[in-house]
Amino acid sequence: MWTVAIVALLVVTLPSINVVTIQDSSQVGCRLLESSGTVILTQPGDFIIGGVFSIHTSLKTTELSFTHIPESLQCSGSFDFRELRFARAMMFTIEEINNSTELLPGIKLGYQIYDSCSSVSVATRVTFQLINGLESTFSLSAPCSNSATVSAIVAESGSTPSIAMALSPSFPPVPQVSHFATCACLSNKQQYPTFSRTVPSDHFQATALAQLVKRFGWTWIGAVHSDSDYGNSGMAAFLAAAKTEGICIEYSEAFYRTNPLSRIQRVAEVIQRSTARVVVAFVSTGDMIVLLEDLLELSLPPLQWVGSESWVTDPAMTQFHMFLGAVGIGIRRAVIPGLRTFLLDLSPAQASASPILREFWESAFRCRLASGPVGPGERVCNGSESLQQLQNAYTDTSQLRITNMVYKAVYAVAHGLHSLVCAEQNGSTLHCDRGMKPNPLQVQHVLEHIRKVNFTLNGNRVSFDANGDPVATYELVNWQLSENGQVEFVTVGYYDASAPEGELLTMTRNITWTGGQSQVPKSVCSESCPPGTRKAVQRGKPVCCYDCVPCAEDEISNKTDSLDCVRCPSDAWPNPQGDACIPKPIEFLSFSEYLGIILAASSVVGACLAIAIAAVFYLHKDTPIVRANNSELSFLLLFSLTLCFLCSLTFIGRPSQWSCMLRHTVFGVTFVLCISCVLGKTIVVLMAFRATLPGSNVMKWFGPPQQRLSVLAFTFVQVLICVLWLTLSPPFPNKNMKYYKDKIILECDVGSAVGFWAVLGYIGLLSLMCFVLAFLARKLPDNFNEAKFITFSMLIFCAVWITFIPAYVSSPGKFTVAVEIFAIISSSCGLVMCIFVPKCFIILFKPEKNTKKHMMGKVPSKAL
Ligand SMILES: *[C@@H]1O[C@H](CO)[C@@H](O)[C@H](O)[C@H]1NC(C)=O
Ligand SMILES: *[C@@H]1O[C@H](CO)[C@@H](O)[C@H](O)[C@H]1NC(C)=O
Ligand SMILES: *[C@@H]1O[C@H](CO)[C@@H](O)[C@H](O)[C@H]1NC(C)=O
Ligand SMILES: *[C@@H]1O[C@H](CO)[C@@H](O)[C@H](O)[C@H]1NC(C)=O
Ligand SMILES: *[C@@H]1O[C@H](CO)[C@@H](O)[C@H](O)[C@H]1NC(C)=O
Ligand SMILES: *[C@@H]1O[C@H](CO)[C@@H](O)[C@H](O)[C@H]1NC(C)=O
Ligand SMILES: CC(=O)N[C@H]1CO[C@H](CO)[C@@H](O)[C@@H]1O
Repeated sequence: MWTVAIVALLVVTLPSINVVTIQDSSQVGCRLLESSGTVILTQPGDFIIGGVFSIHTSLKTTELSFTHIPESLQCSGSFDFRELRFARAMMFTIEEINNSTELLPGIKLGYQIYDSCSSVSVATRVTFQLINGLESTFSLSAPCSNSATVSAIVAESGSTPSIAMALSPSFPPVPQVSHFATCACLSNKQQYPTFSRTVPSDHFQATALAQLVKRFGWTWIGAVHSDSDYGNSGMAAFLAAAKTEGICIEYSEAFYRTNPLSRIQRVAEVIQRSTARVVVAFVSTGDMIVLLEDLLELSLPPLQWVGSESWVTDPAMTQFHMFLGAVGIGIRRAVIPGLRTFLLDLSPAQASASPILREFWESAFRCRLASGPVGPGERVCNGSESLQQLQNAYTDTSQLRITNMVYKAVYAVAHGLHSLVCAEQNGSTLHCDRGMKPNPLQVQHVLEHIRKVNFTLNGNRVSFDANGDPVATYELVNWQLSENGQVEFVTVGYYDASAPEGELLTMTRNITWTGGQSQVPKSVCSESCPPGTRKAVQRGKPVCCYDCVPCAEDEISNKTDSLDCVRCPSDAWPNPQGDACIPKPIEFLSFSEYLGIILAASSVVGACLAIAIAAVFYLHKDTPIVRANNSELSFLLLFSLTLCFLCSLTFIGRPSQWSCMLRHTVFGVTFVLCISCVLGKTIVVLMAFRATLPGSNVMKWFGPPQQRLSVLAFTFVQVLICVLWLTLSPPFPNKNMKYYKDKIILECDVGSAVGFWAVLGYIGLLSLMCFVLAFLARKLPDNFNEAKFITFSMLIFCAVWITFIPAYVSSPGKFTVAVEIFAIISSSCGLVMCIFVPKCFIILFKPEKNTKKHMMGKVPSKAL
């Protein structure tokens, strides 16, 4: 694209460097049609360095009529004092090098400095002149002695003229070292092989800006940029860098100072309406002032400005207090000893000698130097003018940023020449070959040597990388209000692209933000998500705009702004805030809780009751009731009931290997013992009745030995079942995490469901048998009808256990265990209550009924 532009420019520029072929018989050659021209400052020397500066801001436009020879190009527009300072700094540097005994000793450097009037066509033309020399005639017979009259060129301030110069065809290629062309495009060495620079490429500035924005946590920003090479390429690089840093851009607007007012107003309104509180401006000073005028008319929310080096370090901007608190990137400031003296060391006589200095003098002091023509309303300089008292960009040496780049550029060229022409002889003395005139090949070498320089200048290292770029270091500048109410640029930190990742930015001082705050302003699309939530990007919005969604029930996020929630391990559960996993509580029925205590107490009380009844029975073992009631089975039943009560204790407490194995087996065996006793009693009652029938002697068939044997046999079956169960697949403690999400149930896994249900089923079978037999016997006449009580107790027993089964199957947990214990206790209680309590009552409180007579009285039957 640039090549096309330059070719077009050359076509426009060519008339002024037109050549006329000389049709002379003796000489075949050509001469310049037009006298050469715009060299402003020059000094002869062994080696000449060219310099091009935009001292005037524009080019006088001429109309090309194509009917007569066009006028030579002339500068117009205002006089840029800063650029003159650059030119004078170049003169100073060359003089300093000339004075030096180490660098190029014995060699005198000269210079030719031109004014390019910020114009691409002049810059191109000047390049040709620097390369080809100032001679206006060229003869084929004479040797090309003047080719490449300069060894190197220090140029230019603008990126666009620099591009044009770097593209100008020349052989040999003359190295060009720029002090201020920051366009990242110039790093392309395929296109611009001769170009180097001492100012860092905008590519680094864009990266530095993105780092700066990231550093202060601004993820939602606005961006404005100049619609020029500088702004467009800078902003493109910034946007790319911002994207990789995860910064979202709310808007990106381009404008140029010559745009219609409506366009600039629109940009200002976008800034006003936006929600981003940070605006990154990759804008040149001239454009910034245009935008500012529009912004001043609007009522703006407090904005934090982040600026590129062009405007944010321009002293001309300090009058606008609106940007107070702005932060930005600045070329590193330096001190150049002796420069100020040199700049101010200019007498009116010296000034009159050079047109450019004369113009400077006259425009700086608004007077005419005596020798010049004096127009109406003008005054003649009378000698009272003093540069010491002059306050303008030329004399202001407090912020030497670009000037230092000029200084470095000239030194780089000098070091390149030095390594080319000077060599140490006999290992000690330095000898420089001043006679070594630059010929085409050597100019090529100058380029190579300049690229290789590596030296320290006032503490700063100067070297170039493969692209001819320096190591990018910047200052971070903050606009602060000084004590006297002036805006001043305070260096608050540094950016060094050669530092390791993560240490690129170093802050050295506190920043005063917009509005004088010390708190970092916020500019985010959405507030950050606290731990316990995760980001959910809003549909159709940039990634920085999101909602905070609470984590799911079993998930946590333990840092702010997390993208995902993580699931807790299976034995842990999120805390109420959702930012940490806490171990799930382990649940079991313990002795230390009320339920456990109550159940344990009731089982002990039940056991005591059974023992007490046994005691009562024993003390009254000779009374008819006790004797009638098959005392052996009764005592066995009471014993087994005691065990039944006590076995519920194994269900309370932390389940362990042993307690799990004990629980169901002890329960199963004692209950079978218990039921078989009851069964024995029932059978005895039935037998007794049968025995009353004439001619039968069944009682003999079911005497105490048979009773004992049957109880033993029934119990043995259960013991067998239990042994099988324990050997094949014993119960074991198990952490059940499936059932409840937020707690672990420590339970006894039955191991084998068959074993469990076999134990229960056997109990059920026996109790059913017992119930049926007792039911059959309930109507039997007996003064103290045991069968009725047994029926009743079995009814309670079965009812309790049938209700227990659904509770057991439905949900595990400590309440199931509690229900199981309750079932054990209540069924045991049922037996105690129904079978023994009435008898005890009679024994203790109605002893008058406890007589054989009374027992026999009502119903004549054979009591046992
Ligand atoms: C160079 O040396 C001359 C004479 O010694 C001195 O006047 C001048 O200031 C020096 N220039 C620089 C730039 O050091
Ligand atoms: C020179 O001119 C200025 C401005 O007119 C005046 O203030 C000053 O006094 C004059 N100085 C001399 C020495 O005449
Ligand atoms: C360098 O050394 C050589 C001999 O090794 C001698 O001939 C020559 O004169 C020396 N040159 C200088 C400048 O000392
Ligand atoms: C320049 O020299 C210094 C030390 O002499 C070295 O550390 C640095 O790497 C060199 N830089 C380049 C670009 O060669
Ligand atoms: C920055 O401010 C803090 C308090 O806000 C202060 O403690 C600290 O010393 C300051 N640092 C500098 C470099 O001024
Ligand atoms: C967050 O959780 C992860 C894994 O669970 C852990 O490695 C990390 O240290 C936690 N971070 C904080 C800040 O707690
Ligand atoms: C102004 C100045 O100091 N010029 C010197 C430049 O270098 C030559 C040669 O070294 C000296 O002779 C000049 O005096």
